[in-house]
Amino acid sequence: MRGEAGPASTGPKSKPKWDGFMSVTTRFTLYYWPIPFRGCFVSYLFAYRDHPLAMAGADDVAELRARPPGEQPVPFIGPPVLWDREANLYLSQMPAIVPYVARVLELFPKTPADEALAMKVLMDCNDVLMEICNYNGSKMWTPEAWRSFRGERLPRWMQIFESSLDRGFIGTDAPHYGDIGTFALFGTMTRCLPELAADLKAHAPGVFDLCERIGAQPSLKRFRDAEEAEFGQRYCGGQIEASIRAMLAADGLGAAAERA
Ligand SMILES: N[C@@H](CCC(=O)N[C@@H](CS)C(=O)NCC(=O)O)C(=O)O
Repeated sequence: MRGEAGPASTGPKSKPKWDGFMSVTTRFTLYYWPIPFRGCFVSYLFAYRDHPLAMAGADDVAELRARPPGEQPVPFIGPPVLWDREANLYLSQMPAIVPYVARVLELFPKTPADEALAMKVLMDCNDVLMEICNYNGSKMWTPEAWRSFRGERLPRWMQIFESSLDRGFIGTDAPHYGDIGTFALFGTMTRCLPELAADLKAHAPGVFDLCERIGAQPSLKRFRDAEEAEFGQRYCGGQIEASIRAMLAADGLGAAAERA
């Protein structure tokens, strides 16, 4: 909804997570759970540009999400939701929010073709998120399904990103939201689930290096350090995160047994 009197137009009630970023005049507020998973595609754009972003508290997020669609400031199924006070706009759907923010922060590609390719990369990212969390945790991982995901689908996805890098869709001298998105996907995956770092290195060494480079950018690094200090290696949360970790632990035991 674009309009003055959104039900949440008085702003987040609970204490913002990132006090250092917050002020009463902060233009943008992000509503997301206290996990990086999809929200970091938005917050890392701000962090990369060292631009202020207020983070709503989890209770505000839950309250907004629980409302009937007609009473939500934008009708949505799940966060992230971005509030742009200046434009009087609430926006849901990560792939809609990211290019909107990227225009403001000058992380938007310059030509229509590059714009479309950046969106392609972002949608690839969103597909991988959906696959690793087994369609929003609709079912838990079984060893068979995980073996096929880690052994086939995930390597294929990593190779797709490597090929996108080779073709210049990402990794150019003018980083855009596709680059930050790639980092939000694989930089976060390998930080929170470090067992998968070797997979990325093996199947997408260039993407691994790109993530290292983007992650070393000082303001983004500061933001991530703060995120890690507060939330540790929490990834997508809930039972599905526990299921992923159980599969990784079992893979580790298998590898140890093979080495023995
Ligand atoms: N397609 C949406 C997905 C949003 C989504 O699934 N959000 C998750 C958190 S990452 C959630 O909390 N979903 C709650 C639900 O689906 O009920 C997007 O890309 O933003």
